[in-house]
Amino acid sequence: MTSIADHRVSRRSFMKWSGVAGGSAALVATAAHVGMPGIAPAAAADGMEGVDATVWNACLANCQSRCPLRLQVKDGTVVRVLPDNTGSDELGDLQIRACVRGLNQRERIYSPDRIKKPVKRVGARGEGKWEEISWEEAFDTIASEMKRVKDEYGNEALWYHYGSGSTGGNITKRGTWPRLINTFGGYLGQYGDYSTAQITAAFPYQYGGWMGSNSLEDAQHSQLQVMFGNNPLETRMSGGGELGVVQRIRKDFGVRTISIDPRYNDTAVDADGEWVPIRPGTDAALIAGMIHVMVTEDLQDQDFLDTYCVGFDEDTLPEGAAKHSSYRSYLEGKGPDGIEKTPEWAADITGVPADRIRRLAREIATTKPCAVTQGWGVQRHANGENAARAVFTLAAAIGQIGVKGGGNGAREGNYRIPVKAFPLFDGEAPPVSTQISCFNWIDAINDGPSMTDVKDGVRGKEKLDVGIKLMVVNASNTLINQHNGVHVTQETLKDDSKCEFIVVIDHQWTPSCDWGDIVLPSTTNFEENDLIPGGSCGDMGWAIWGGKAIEPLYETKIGYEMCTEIAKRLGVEEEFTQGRTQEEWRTWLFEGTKADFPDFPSEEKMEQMGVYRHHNPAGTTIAMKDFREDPEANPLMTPSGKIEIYSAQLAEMAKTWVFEGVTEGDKLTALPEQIDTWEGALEARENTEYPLQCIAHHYKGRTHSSYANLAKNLEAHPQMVWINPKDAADRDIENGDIVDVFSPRGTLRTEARVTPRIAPGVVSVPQGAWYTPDKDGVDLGGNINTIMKYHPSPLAKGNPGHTSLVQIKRHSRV
Ligand SMILES: Nc1nc2c(c(=O)[nH]1)N[C@H]1C(S)=C(S)[C@@H](COP(=O)(O)OP(=O)(O)OC[C@H]3O[C@@H](n4cnc5c(=O)[nH]c(N)nc54)[C@H](O)[C@@H]3O)O[C@H]1N2
Ligand SMILES: Nc1nc2c(c(=O)[nH]1)N[C@H]1C(S)=C(S)[C@@H](COP(=O)(O)OP(=O)(O)OC[C@H]3O[C@@H](n4cnc5c(=O)[nH]c(N)nc54)[C@H](O)[C@@H]3O)O[C@H]1N2
Ligand SMILES: [Mo]
Repeated sequence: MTSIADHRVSRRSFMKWSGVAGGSAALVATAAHVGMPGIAPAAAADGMEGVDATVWNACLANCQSRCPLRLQVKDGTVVRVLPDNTGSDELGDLQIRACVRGLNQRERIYSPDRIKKPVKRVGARGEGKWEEISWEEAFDTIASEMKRVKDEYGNEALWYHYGSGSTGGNITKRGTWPRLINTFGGYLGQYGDYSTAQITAAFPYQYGGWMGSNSLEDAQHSQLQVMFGNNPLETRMSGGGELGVVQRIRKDFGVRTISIDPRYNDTAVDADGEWVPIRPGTDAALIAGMIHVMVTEDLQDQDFLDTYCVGFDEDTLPEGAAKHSSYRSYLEGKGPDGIEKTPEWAADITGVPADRIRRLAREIATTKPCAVTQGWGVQRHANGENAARAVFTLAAAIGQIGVKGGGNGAREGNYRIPVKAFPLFDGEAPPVSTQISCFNWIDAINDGPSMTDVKDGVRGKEKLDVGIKLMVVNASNTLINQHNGVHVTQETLKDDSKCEFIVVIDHQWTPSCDWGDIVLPSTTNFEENDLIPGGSCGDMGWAIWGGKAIEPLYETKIGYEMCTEIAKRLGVEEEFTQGRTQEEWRTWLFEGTKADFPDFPSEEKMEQMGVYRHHNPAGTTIAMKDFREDPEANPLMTPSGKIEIYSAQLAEMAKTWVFEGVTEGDKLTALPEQIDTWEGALEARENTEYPLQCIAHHYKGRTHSSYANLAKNLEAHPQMVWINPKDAADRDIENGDIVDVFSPRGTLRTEARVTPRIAPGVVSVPQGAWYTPDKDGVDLGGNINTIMKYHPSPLAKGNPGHTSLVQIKRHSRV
């Protein structure tokens, strides 16, 4: 029996204050490479000198920047990773230079956390006792468990877990596992994702479906950008992200940016406009206060509201709607709550002074064109659905939807090349149509058959017949690390009579691997072949050659090989592979892409050029342009064909949906009203035990938990908690102190960053740090989900990953 403890050495070594290991992060990195196979000194120059080959591939983590990389290989080892050297500094042709993550692939490929061999658990689940097994045994066990669970419970007991680690890939995306299970009859489906669950659920009611806004490149035509929790400089880093676009727009066109965010985020700093610190979860109140000012001073675009929208005014309400149920009535206090949404009312909730709300409202209503956008931090909250819709409503109130330089309040849109996707199922739809939310799988394990449509958001059926009995967790750390409430998750997984079998597939031994029954060692994408669709960067589309730079390390395998072997044992190999190798699938992808997009390069050409770019032939992306030009001919997919500020569907659902043991804020409303939720801004005032609102911004050194185990990334971007100087002083906390951040769920320990860049009363622990509890359960990794609550949001049943009340106290001063 072997212990996996050695896998955890690097995780623990980063914590200079934890006493587990001494030495700087840089030393750890050096030590980590000692004894690794074939690690050679880095090549001397940016060229072919001294290397055998330079191979194009890309960083596939889920930041959507999708940066090309050039891997220099000598004697079968990656000796250097170089960024893109094509393109230029011009908008539409930007050089897609990788960030601190993409460039650190060597440390990732040769990390001591690499899983080297298949293992199976031999103790209790989660106990950490493992035995190495052969691939044969792994494949045989997985295939026989899949058959057993299917025979005993049916396909709806199978679950392919949400995971974003290989999102940027094509064949390598999800390692082909969904195709395997679909070929075997399918699995319980999921809707939404951890990124956008609430806004995704909100879209259909207001806009009829998912929408992007105008591209950030189109903001060159704007006079003003208003960004709600939108932070491209940190979340779309690198030349492949919107970072470059935002910087160019400011430099070349001088567009002013107002950033509404509890944090003075890097985008706000760089755009050098105005930062409006707001309490988390209160955007709908700020917007109501601003629109109240507009309506009072007749600054709203009434023509737009009358022509394109439903329910702003009483006379555009749908038939059957109650009297005084319009947004205007809500503002005027004529609705059921009887409260007028004055700037003073909004100031009390949001923390933004009333005079400032007036000034902002006037500027936003009178500066045109004006681009209103939101990032996804606004909606990743308890009842983030309403906050997302409120931002759409602001865009409507100023009539800036569907015009050049305007925006519809969603996140920016983009232009992309239509690269053919590897098919995750054959035919029109996956074989199983029943779905639950990506987030409430915990309930489906604990008591699947109790889940219903109106209580838990089950789709395709009134209720589940069976719970989740077998999970495939691939390229995912959401089994533990990335899922709100690690303690609830662990409790749920511990009992292996509930979910009977879990297979985890990764290339790093993450905290989620600890909870597998079998853990399979995957290659990185640098050990296999693919055609990689580009990310999203304004109106520049691109695609990247995914070249295999080195042979699979240790005993790792590519996902396609794993799935083919299992398909063979399930008797569905032919259906799964369609007779193709991974390389033949790539040829198929090239052919399919060329059929729709004749300018696309050949495989031979692409291998040489590495990156192919194509600028939007339409100029810049203008969302909902057709609808604006002719709403009769181009209606939206809402029941009215218009923008539904009042949604009759939601009004109806509000009557039928069930919220068991109702907690504050768990409700549906026809209008995008401000909702006071559990552990929201108002509760923070009254809660003396846990008075601080804690959010969890996405951090520069890692993409979620990807790259979070690498010493260099951690050295550049150490884990910390942002705290305002006032809150710090109240607690005798100084910058650099080690502090405990705790909620009723648990405690994490990290370093305090005392900074006026966060609103008073708010703290932020960047999400994604690896969960590393000590013997008392205090998480020394600083993982936010140690303190977060498992509580699906009302409409989306999504993750409220930025909603929590906490307290902080000093642990030590170093
Ligand atoms: N460097 C890096 N880049 C990433 C990722 C990463 O982990 N690291 N993750 C990638 C992924 S998968 C995703 S989904 C995206 C995530 O992109 P987002 O969801 O947009 O990122 P967040 O940092 O969660 O939130 C954006 C901003 O919203 C603010 N915010 C939080 N709550 C509120 C609120 O109630 N109101 C307002 N107005 N603002 C609020 C936060 O302070 C933050 O600055 O980023 C992607 N890019
Ligand atoms: N509290 C809180 N929680 C959050 C968030 C928040 O804002 N607050 N953000 C949420 C968001 S937006 C998201 S998207 C999720 C992200 O959560 P996850 O989807 O779990 O993303 P990662 O943490 O990056 O984990 C991806 C894993 O994939 C592995 N991987 C990479 N490439 C491959 C490959 O080719 N094959 C295999 N088999 N494995 C591979 C990586 O090593 C890594 O362990 O987290 C969510 N969790
Ligand atoms: Mo995400």
